[in-house]
Amino acid sequence: MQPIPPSQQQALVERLMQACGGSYTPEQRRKYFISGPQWAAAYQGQALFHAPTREPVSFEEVIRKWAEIGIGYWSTHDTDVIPTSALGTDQQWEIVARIKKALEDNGVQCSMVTTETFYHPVWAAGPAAEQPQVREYAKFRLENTIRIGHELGARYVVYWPGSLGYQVQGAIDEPQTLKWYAEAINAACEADIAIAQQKGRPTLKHCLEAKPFEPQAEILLPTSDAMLAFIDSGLLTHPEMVGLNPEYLHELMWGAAPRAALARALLRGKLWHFDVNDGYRLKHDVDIAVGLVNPLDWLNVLVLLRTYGYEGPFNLDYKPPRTTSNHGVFAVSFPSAVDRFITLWEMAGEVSADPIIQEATEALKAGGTPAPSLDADQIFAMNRDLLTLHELIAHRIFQILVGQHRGRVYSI
Ligand code: 3MF
Ligand code: MG
Ligand code: MG
Repeated sequence: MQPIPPSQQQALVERLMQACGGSYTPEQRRKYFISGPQWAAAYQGQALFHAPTREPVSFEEVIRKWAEIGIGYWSTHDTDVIPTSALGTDQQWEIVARIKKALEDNGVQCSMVTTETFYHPVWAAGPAAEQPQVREYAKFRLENTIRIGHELGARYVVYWPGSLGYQVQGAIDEPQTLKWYAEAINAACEADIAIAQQKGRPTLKHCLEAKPFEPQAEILLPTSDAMLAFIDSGLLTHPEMVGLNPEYLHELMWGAAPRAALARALLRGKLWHFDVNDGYRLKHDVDIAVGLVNPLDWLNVLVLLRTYGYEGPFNLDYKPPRTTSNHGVFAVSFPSAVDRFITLWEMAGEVSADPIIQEATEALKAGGTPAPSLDADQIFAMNRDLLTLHELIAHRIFQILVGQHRGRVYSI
């Protein structure tokens, strides 16, 4: 192949995207509760060892592109668009008015707002640091985010307390720090109740997001399970207002089975919001787009969520790789992530409706011929061959994943 000059590269990318077999239409995509974060689209590829590879992107452009692609909802940190120094000022409300207009002009809704409590130097010792002034400032930030959320029409507020932890042991008092963190969440709930009443809106759903490592060496609430225990610890004055925003990769990072972690949140009635992405066990928070690493696991996660009636948002919290250009972020990265998600969601429906899987599942629950109730050997013998169905079900799910149930055949 001849070298391809830069002026022809975007056209090549577009042509090969088409050759991938087309895509869902924006109307079809909008039927799903998929939200696109401002920070994901605007991520420039920077990190500790990485210089940025992309140009900055404005919120107007992100919202316009969401509308074009068919992503119906937009989510944001308080500081993604508003400078930290403008928070709580008239300038903030001017920017919020511009955001509102961009959303309205493009028919996109704001689903979720979240507070940045991990990036600015003020959070060096975390949002629940020993210094009372830092904690008061954290309360202001949470309350201010809630005001912005109500103004933009959001229904969810998310807290990822990234720096709630420590680098060196013994420096902080863990129980006290958790109590202080609870005070911030309590203040946020109280503020929400007052603001919602003023505005005649329902209160927001307050969702905690856990991550097991990064940016601190040790994290006080590293997993969704830890956060469930925190919600039920007695420290919260409004535990009924607080639930979870698990992130797929954050659970995988500590070695969990994401599906089991989600199941525990579902059982507790706290699975309210879900950050969807992909990555690898026991590695960094690489935030790869959904389905590019673990499509089989993702299919199974979505079977669980469909089965148990999850109705919250699917928030595309991933980072387009540094190798993707500004053009690629909107031409490839986001549309392809949305389409893989929808495909997996529809396939999850096919798994649930599959007659082979249904019959196998019913047979497993029916069990074998009854045996004397205290005779372990007999009970096992009566069920022996039924248990093979576990592996058969897994094989059938693989077939659905690769389309074998819809025409892909055994031929070479
Ligand atoms: C970090 C994250 C965060 C949270 C966000 C929303 C930057 O790993 O996942 O994204 O999702 O702060 O609360
Ligand atoms: Mg996240
Ligand atoms: Mg992540």
